[in-house]
Amino acid sequence: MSQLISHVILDLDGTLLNTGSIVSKVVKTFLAKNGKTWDSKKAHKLVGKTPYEAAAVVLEDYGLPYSTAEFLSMIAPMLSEQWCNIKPLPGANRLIKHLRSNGVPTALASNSPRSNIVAKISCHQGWKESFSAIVGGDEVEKGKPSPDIFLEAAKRMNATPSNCLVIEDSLPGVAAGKAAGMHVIAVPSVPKKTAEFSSADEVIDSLLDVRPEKWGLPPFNDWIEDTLPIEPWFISGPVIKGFGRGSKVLGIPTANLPAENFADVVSEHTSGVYFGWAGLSTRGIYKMVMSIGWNPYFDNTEKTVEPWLLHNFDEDFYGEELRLAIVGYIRPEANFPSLESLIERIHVDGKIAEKALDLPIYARYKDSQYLRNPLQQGSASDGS
Ligand code: ADP
Ligand code: RBF
Ligand code: MG
Repeated sequence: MSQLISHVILDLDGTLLNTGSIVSKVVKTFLAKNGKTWDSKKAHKLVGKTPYEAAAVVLEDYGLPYSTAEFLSMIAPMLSEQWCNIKPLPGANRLIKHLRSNGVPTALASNSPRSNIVAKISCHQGWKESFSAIVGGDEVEKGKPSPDIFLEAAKRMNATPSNCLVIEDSLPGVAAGKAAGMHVIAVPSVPKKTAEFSSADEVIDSLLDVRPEKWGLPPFNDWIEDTLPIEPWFISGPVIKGFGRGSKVLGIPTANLPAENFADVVSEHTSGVYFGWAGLSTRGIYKMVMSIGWNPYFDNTEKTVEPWLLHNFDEDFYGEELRLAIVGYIRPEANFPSLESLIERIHVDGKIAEKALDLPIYARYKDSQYLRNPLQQGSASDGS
């Protein structure tokens, strides 16, 4: 397979951009105006759907008296007002810059109309210039899952479809890429749905896990001692009771935070193992390694944040304010054949974090104001 790939074709919504969270916000506002209450547990039903399909789901779920076309035309201006508030997904900027700086011709192929695509990417520095072709749903006869969009993108780049690598978050997108005779990496927006993506050549949790060298493309060279620096993010809250499993089952206590306080920030960050600094108001600042996600070994249904402070405490500290600065990434969440192998791996993660946090690129965040006093700044702000 390696050496085959000469061109990359990226999907936009859900793959590079966290469009879903803005769509949710807009739908929530619209529902409120119509006397209905948005149910965040239903948000996942909109992921990977075309705007038309998603609209139909909302109308049906909330019993709204509009036609799909009416609803879409009412919501369109609310959405376009928000284009520049859509955040890049983890690893999107990094991937785009990498492909560009290594001269890998890259196209954007989305079911959205071309004008929407251009409006959305214009909000992000360096994006527009990074694509040698942009194909919108209005430029071909049929959108995904038909292969047309991808074939058109290949044509505009003078690429042979079998030499193209597609990166997609949705099932229709994966189907389209395969129908076009291309290689496809799936980055599902919907958690725990990897089985459905079995037609993809590879399924990954986030763009941070793309390994270009697997496809004969130039590798990333930003890994440092088994860690990947990320744009730091910050969360805090009182330590609450978790599943009561950390110490008992694994011998590894994890101080859980109330995830509902920062559902937005957590949903922005893909599941995986991260590390950084942890501040406890009355005790000090400690190194920390944590998992975010559904903990496949335990098959949890809620996404949780599980920080293990790399320090031995004589007592527990439930109820105390815990502040976290998350500065680097180690690996995707994994399932393990045995409890022993999970425990062993978590200890490896701990050693990696312990060592990496002494590197200046990570060590400097130990002095973040946020770790000492988060109340002076928003929970997702830059705490440096
Ligand atoms: P729970 O499921 O309630 O989170 P755990 O077995 O995971 O229970 O234990 C976590 C608790 O242990 C934390 O809330 C904290 O009070 C305490 N604790 C003691 N040492 C540590 C540590 N090094 N890292 C995280 N939590 C610790
Ligand atoms: N659980 C998993 O199922 N898969 C993992 O890959 C995984 N990695 C972890 C890495 C670290 C650093 C920590 C602290 C925990 C990890 N866990 C993982 C979660 C662990 O199972 C969690 O602490 C328990 O669910 C206890 O609540
Ligand atoms: Mg815990």
